[in-house]
Amino acid sequence: MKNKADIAVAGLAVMGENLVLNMESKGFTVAVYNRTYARTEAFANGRGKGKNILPASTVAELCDRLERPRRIMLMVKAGAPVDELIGQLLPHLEQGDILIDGGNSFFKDTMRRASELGKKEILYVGAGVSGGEEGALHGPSLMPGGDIRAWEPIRTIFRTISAKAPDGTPCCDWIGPDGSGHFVKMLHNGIEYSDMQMIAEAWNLLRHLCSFPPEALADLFEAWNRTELESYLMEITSAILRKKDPGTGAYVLDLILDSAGQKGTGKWTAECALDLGMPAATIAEAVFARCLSALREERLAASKILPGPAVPKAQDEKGFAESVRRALYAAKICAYAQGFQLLRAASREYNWNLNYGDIALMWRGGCIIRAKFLDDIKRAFAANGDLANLMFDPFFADALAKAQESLRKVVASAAMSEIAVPAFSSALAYYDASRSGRLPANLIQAMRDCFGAHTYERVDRKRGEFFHTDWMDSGSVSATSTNYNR
Ligand code: NBP
Repeated sequence: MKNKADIAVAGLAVMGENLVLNMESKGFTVAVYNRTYARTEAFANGRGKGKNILPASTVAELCDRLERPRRIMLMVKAGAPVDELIGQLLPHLEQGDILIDGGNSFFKDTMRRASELGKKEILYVGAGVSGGEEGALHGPSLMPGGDIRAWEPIRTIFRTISAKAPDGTPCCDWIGPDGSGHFVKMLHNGIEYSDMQMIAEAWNLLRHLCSFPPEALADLFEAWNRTELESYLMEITSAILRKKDPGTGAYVLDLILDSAGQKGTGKWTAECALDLGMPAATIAEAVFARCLSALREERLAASKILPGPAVPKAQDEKGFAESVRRALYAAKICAYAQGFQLLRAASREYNWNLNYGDIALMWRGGCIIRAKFLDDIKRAFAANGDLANLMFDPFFADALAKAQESLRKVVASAAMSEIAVPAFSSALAYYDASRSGRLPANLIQAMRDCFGAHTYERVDRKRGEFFHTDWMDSGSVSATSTNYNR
């Protein structure tokens, strides 16, 4: 065994442990540290026994066990623990050493840390890691961003341990400066929220409006997984639909409480969309849908008070199922269009100069939203690197032209059958509003000007000229001195 390690991992909970085993299995020697030493010992004497793993009981010992420049990956709980651990490591680091935060840190925290550590010539990397514990062990999608000088020294380790796309390409590439790696990981999770919500809505429509038995529904999702919808989430959905509880013989799904949890990355994505003024409504709806699901007691009470229509079964069940499949595809395109629109806005806001096609490729393996569909997104951005909206790409425009009618029919059926489809509905609203040459925002501007003298622009004058009207003939002609239109 080498007496100096290639890389260190600090934080040996499920993700850290599995990443260490992944690195070690690919031929790297790994130094390990955990705040609670008992965990380090348990790992070294358990899953890590007999492997090229060097346990350290203190951060000083950890730093001493590394080749120069040091490469240290933090796999601890996001937030204050990351700052605490950095503070403890700093006295033992030298200029040119590399700190990589592989946790789910908020990208603005990463920007702050990158800036502070950059002043000390410590090369800081915020690396999104996706794929959960299985991914960490067998190959995650890795999204590193930060100080570009760190990329060369970590590239081989990262690309070796990462997942590989079906064509063999590592699902890991350099994303961009400061917090961009963590932003991209956050966006991945936001898209994951909308993907999951839309699949759940499709299943809900089919089970309420059709009479397919559970096995037939599982078969249907399995068949859909051989179409444009092919993805990891579709694959696990058909497996979930088939699973029976050994104790009761019931389908496990029917035993699960309909109250969804969340850890916050979807909420962050929606907040970023609001901050940047981007209409990622379907992603936000997916977050709100989880919030509403968690209000279970209120829902149960309301179900006894608020009326809805009787639920008619679909006339042509096979035809309806095909409409739902197409609607799911159309809604998915809209949600991804929103995600990439948000990414583009962030790239511009923070001067990250992101390569959107390469990012799509990084999500083809290892991560939760891995899907065949991402190849089409790569092609769209390869054809036009500055594509304003994925829906404008000829392939996706054509796909939407073919599927939008199904999305309309399915949303209408849902509305007439008391089935809430917030993600489908918001995707359709996004599609229609995005292609509308004249929205009712002129009335909003008029109201704003009427009650707050906020001014408005006119269609018959050049942009940038602002007007005010005395709407109530009050004699007031002055506009507010602050322009709230920009
Ligand atoms: P957790 O997020 O559960 O964090 C537990 C680890 O953080 C333990 O090693 C713990 O040490 C350490 N820690 C804490 Br808590 N406070 C600390 C402090 N002040 N100083 C030093 N260490 C501290 O672990 P995880 O589920 O393995 O996830 C690790 C990171 O990866 C997180 O940011 C997570 O969001 C992210 N992530 C998780 C997944 C997943 O599927 N779980 C997927 C992708 C990314 P202790 O043993 O002494 O308490």
